[in-house]
Amino acid sequence: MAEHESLEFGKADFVLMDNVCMEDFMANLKLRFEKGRIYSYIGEVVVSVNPYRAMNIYGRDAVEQYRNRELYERPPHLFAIADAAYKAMKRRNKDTCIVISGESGAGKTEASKYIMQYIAAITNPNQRAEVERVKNMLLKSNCVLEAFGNAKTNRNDNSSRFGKYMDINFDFKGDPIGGHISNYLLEKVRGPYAQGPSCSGALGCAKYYTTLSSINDGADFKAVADAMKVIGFTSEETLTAYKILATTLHLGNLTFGVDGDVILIQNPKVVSVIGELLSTPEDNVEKALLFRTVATGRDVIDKQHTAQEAGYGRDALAKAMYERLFCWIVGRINDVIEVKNYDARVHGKNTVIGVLDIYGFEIFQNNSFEQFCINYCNEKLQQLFIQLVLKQEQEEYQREGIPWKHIDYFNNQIIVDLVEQQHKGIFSVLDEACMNVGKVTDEVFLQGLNGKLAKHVHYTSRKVGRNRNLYSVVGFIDKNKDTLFQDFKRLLYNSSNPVFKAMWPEGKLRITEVTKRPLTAATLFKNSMISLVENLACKEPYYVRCIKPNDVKSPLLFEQERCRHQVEYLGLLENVRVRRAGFAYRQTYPRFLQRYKMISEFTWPNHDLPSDREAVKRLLQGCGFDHDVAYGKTKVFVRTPRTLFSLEAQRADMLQRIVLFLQKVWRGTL
Ligand code: AD9
Ligand code: MG
Repeated sequence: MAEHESLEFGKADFVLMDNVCMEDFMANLKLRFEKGRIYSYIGEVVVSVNPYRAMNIYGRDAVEQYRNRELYERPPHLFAIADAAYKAMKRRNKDTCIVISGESGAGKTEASKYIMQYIAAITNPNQRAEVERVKNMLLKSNCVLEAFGNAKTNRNDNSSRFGKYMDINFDFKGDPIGGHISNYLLEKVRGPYAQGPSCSGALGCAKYYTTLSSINDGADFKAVADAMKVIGFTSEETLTAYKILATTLHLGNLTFGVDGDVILIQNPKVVSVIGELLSTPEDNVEKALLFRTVATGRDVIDKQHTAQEAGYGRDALAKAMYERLFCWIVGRINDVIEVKNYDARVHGKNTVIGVLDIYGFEIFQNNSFEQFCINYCNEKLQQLFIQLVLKQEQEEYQREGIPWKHIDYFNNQIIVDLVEQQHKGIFSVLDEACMNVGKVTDEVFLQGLNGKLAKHVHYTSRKVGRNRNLYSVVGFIDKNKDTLFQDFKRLLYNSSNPVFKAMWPEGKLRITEVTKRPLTAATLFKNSMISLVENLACKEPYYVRCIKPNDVKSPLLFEQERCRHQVEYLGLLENVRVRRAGFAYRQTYPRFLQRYKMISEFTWPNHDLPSDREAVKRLLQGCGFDHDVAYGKTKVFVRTPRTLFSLEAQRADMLQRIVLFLQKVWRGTL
């Protein structure tokens, strides 16, 4: 329970609700939002509602308020959780991570920046030059990643097109010494407009165009150029990065037509521009766009595309170039920020705080492969969340010597398995369908699913589907195969610009040498999710759950239904229940006394018992709450919120009386 906050602003911690139900949850969330209290807790989880206006709560004075404090001592804030993660890392030598989730525009990236900013502000008190250099690199890398990885969408003007996980490494003094970034690719298939392969490319290019234009506005452009220089990109590399963005833009303008049996490009001028950007003869560009090389037995022939195939190829090229560029930038940044020459014998344990900024659940009218992947990712994170919250609770009880009672919760492993299980899972069935030679349609894939999964309780085919989350299989096959014709890879590898060569090493292979089928999008995504979850699972997690209050970026509007939907799929009510199933509240003995000692004659103004623990026991026995609490080694645990309310009420009552008493003393009327 947060001090310094009165009930006028609602309950700072949802665990303290009288009744755990959706209505009360929403009412509290709304009240707090309207009072400008954008952060709340569920235990140690921060719930954040995007304020859509500048809040004066992130300055130096705020940093000082939260620095080295316990979570409950100040009003809920991101800084509190950043501090908690930092303290766990520094005091207890734990690797920690902060998982930020929520839908597009909910405020994840902003949250991750404030967290980074807080960590930067509280570290390196001695201004060591090397640490300052590392900090600067970490902040600069963010600037570059945003420039290339964000774009304006209809839901967020600065939307991250990638899930991002960033580790910051610390030395034994608690100062940052390096980091590592992992990106989770989904951009190419993300977004409500990418609903089908036919239009995704052209629209996709429009997105890259906005990427380009966003870093073209003067000051930003210079900041990015500076950042790239500091990180160590050569001017040729930086220039090539812009050339790639420009190429994706021009590709979007290319159109194909047919003249009799012959396919042609309707705007050949564009091809010559692209050729120039790619440092490649124009003819080669044209050929790669119109033909593909196929090996039939010992012969190698050029097979002409249909206009549809050519359009598909063009879109795939734009997406692949953009994605490869981003991964290459991430790789280059990692080379620079990676911890080098760390000697644990000299420097002590190297600990880590990870920050995960990843797409939240998405449920639209029409849900496709991208929503399926995103939601699978969230099911996995949710599963981890529940496991870890419970585990954390259990560990604390063990540390404090309190018996642990099992808590029942919805185990959604079954849903995760439905998607990722070998042979039987949806991804496996999809990959199998994609392996088939010949014409494989989305319909065939659906039949495969129906055959294998008809009996699964969480699977329904659309014919009988009344399910909450329905996905359309249209486009699954193409999006999963995610084919980029070999000809494009060779085209880029053979560019006279060495940066392209370095980015596309596989273009070196001749057609007869290419045998391995590339992994599918689903398999790549699944593998990256599995390793992400493994990585998070061995860290102590902290959570930020972001909520978007409305779709019009208004600071005033709390759209009830919109928010309720998010609270539901973020599992926040369940979170409150899990938290309350154990103990709703816990506090160290001295702090508990500090707050409540005035309500008992045994403890006010001071106690003469042998320990604070004994004093708290005496206080609670005196109030008749002994049955509802457990006494740990350093903390007292209160099971039900009602007890806490009662303590609070008695405290308020007593404070009132003290105030009245003092007033009388001052007025001399006593
Ligand atoms: V996406 O999945 O990358 O499309 P995010 O990352 O969840 O999305 P983002 O952090 O970019 O959303 O926030 C969207 C916009 O909301 C920002 O550009 C700000 O204008 C606004 N915002 C978010 N959080 C805050 C805040 N704490 N204070 C003020 C905020 N404005
Ligand atoms: Mg973002």
